Amino acid sequence: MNNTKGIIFDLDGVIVDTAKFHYLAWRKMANDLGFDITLEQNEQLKGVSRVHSLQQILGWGNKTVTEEEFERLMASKNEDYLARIAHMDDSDLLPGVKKVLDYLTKNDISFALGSASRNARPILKGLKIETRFKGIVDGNDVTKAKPNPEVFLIAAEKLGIASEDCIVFEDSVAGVEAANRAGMISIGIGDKNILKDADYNFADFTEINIEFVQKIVRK
Ligand code: B16
Ligand code: MG
Repeated sequence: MNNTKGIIFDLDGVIVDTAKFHYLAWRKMANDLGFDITLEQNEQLKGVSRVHSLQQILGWGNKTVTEEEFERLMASKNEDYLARIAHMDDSDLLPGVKKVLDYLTKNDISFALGSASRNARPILKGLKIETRFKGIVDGNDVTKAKPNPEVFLIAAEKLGIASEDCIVFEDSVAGVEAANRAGMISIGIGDKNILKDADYNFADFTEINIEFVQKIVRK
């Protein structure tokens, strides 16, 4: 019988610092359209799907575009983003993450990915950690974006662990809300004033010690 909880990691901003590249690519697109987006506005884009991010950004810039132009903007933002992350390798894991992944692997504690990104698999491959996840759920697998809990509920199913026994690491407001709505324990990674609805808060993984992980994984 499995007597440990299941862990679900968000990707961008939790495992790897791609959040800043999403921002730079969206900002470049907005600048090309004649307006800017701020870091505060970017907080609202974290964890949000590509389609919803673009809708939100165009709203901020008071821009209306045709369907074709919308598709073109999404494709060119993604191309720009992929170029920015092209040379990622295992040295790009965020500080402190490896220590936690190694502890979980060594102690047979299963973990899954629950990300809104449609680029999650190639990123995990680049980081050389893809095969360590028991399940990977990303933007290609869901019909409802965060803050809808779908992505985490599917991840829990892949782990074979009940939702209430899952713990989610998230850097976004939308993701913390999704985890809470799934009935899971939410751990906010980032600014605790922004991620105030999380059950636990840490600025980053260097603040998380193994004693804390040992405590929360116990059923
Ligand atoms: P893509 P996460 C999210 O990933 C990002 O936080 C968000 O900024 C991005 O728009 C979304 O993925 C879609 O990403 O364009 O790569 O499909 O944080 O849920 O891992
Ligand atoms: Mg994230």
